[in-house]
Amino acid sequence: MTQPRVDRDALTATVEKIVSSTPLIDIHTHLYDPAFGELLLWGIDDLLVYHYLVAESFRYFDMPYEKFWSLSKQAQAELIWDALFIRHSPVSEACRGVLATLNALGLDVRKRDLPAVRKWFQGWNVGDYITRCMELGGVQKICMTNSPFDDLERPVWERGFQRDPRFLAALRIDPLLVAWGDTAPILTKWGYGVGVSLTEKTISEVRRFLDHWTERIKAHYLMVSLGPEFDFPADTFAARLLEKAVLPHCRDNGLSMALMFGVKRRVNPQLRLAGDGVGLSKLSALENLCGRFPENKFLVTVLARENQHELCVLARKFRNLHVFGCWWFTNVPYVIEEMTRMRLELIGLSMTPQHSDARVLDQIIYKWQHSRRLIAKVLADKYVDLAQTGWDVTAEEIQRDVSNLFGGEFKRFCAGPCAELSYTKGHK
Ligand code: RAT
Ligand code: ZN
Repeated sequence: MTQPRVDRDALTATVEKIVSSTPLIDIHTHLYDPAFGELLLWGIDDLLVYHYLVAESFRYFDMPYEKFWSLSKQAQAELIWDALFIRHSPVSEACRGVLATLNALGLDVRKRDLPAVRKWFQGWNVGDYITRCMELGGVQKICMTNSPFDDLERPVWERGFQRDPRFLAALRIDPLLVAWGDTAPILTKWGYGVGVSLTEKTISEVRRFLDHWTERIKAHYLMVSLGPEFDFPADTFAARLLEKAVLPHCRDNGLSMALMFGVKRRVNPQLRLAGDGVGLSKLSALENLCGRFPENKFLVTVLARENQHELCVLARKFRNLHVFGCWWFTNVPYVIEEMTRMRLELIGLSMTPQHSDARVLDQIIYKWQHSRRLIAKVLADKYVDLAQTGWDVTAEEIQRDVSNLFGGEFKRFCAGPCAELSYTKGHK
């Protein structure tokens, strides 16, 4: 057979155009509906005090941790700017991200003029700025991370507010699963009849709590991040609560459960939010969950690079597992490219390759700009490989595939009942 002639440049240009212009759903962020006021972070000072940059700055700082934390946000931002942008070239992904964002917003970064940048941001109101950032990032919907255990967030939900339809809720329940001993008394204070031991009454009260909050915030899914030690089955509160309360709740409400594996919390507590690390997860726990709960749907991302291949293999075995995102320490170009390539080669298009994890609104600009470029590069390679077999993809097919990667597959997975569930129901 002769090798078909492939116009690599034309195909790459088509893929790049489609990938850069397809609107997407950002399925996990730490951004808030504007009704939450100051909880929605944006602007240059918040960009600079992002915890990814705090961690990098402390490698150069010699001041005591507490001294840094006692400073105002502006003073912290100035120290970070000086250490990471002025005294050294800002080559790390998080530093480059600040510059890419400013550049996309039309600011001249060559001047290295922090006061001028600050002044520029003062000219914006938050409503217009959200629209601008979403436009530049090509983001259509933003999934929030909503915790009833957050004392600043909870009262806003309790008061009620007019929802901005661009912001979707996701119910975050880490304290419930990973710190049950501390959380049980809180639930008691809120009027749920729970005790520390997991009696039938306690389980049904936990479910009542989950029902209330799922309904109150109109959660699209539930979520938790788990440490590397998490195991299932296991005689731990996390495993037992997941099995007895959380998964039945998700199943009965047709909701997916997002599991984010591999974060080692507080490796260096003095760094506060920047002090968490990574550990290798036991994905046998996930294998057991997917196998034993076929009526549940799991959205999964893992933090350790070394866990990524095993996760893809698991996704080939279990259709109730949806792989998503390049999370946190894996959200750097080198690893994104590797992970995206591996996923496409092992599970094709049935995944969501990226989420932004933005904590500051403006970050959706650079995080998506950078990821889109890498996704386009890997996808173009794949379509060129196909073209070499004689299989030409049309622009419409590419558009369909990209729309699926950018939210279509996520929606299909979240909306659909599990196959096993509909099968059982259909045959009753
Ligand atoms: O990426 C981050 O900002 C981390 O601090 C975490 O919030 C992580 O994404 C998480 O959701 O636990
Ligand atoms: Zn996150």
